[in-house]
Amino acid sequence: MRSTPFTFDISLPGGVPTVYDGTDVLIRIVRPLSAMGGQYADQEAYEALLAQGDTILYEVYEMRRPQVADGYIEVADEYIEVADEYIEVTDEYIEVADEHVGLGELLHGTSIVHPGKVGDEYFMTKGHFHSVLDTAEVYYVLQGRGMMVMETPEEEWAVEELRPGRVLYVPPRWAHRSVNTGQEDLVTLFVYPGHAGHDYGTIETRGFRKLVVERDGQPTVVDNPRWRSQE
Ligand code: PAN
Ligand code: ZN
Repeated sequence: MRSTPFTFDISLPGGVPTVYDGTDVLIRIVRPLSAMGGQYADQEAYEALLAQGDTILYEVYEMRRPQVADGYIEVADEYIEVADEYIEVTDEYIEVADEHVGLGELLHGTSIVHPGKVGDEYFMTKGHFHSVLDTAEVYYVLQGRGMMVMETPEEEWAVEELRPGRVLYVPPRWAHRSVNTGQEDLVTLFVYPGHAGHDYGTIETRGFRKLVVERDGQPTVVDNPRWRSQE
C-alpha cells in the first residue's frame, strides 16, 4: 500500500472522487432498494417501488486504507464494483491477515444518497454501529439537504441537520444513518478509523428509534413504530 502523501479532487455536483493514481484502492459500493428489506416502515410502499425496479438508493466511494491485500475489510452485504461489474459479497470479511492492520489509518470517501421516498420516508443509508464501538467519524456536507439520525446502545438518540458547509462529528458509540430530505443528491465526505468495521446487523434487527418522514411537505422526525429496545 502506498505510504506517500496523495491528493484527489471530488467533482461537484455528484460527489465522485477523481481517480488520482492506480496504486490505491478506490471502491464503489452501491446499495439498491433490494438491500434495504425491512428497513422502511411502509412495507407496502417498499414492495410496490421494488416491483418497478431495483433502483439505486445510494453509492459510496471509499479510499480503502488499509487495502484488501494488506488486511481485513468488512464487506458484508455490499455490492462492490470490480472491473465494471457488480459482485455481491456475502462473507463478513474478505480476508483477515492481521487484526491490527488499519490502526492509525483513516478510511475516507464520499457518500451519495439519491433523492426520493419510500412511502413518506426519505431515501437513506442502512446505517450502522462501528464494530469497534469506540470509534468516531467526521462528516462534511458537500451538497444537498438531509439529516443524520443517530443513537447509542444506551438508547440515547440525536438527529442533526445536514447542509452544505456543515461538519458533523459522530462520537464513538453512536450509530449513524444519513437521510436525504432534499431534491438533489446528498453528498458527504466522511473520515473514520481504518479498523472501525461496520455492524449492520444490530440496526437491521432493531431499526433506529427515529424515522425521518415527509409531513405537510416538511421533513419531520417521528418515532419508529417498529423500533425494538435491546432489552
Ligand atoms: C459511511 C457510510 C456510508 C453508507 O461511509 O458507510 O454513508 O452508509 P452505510 O454504511 O450505513 O450503508 C460510514 O459511516 N462509514 O463508517
Ligand atoms: Zn460509520
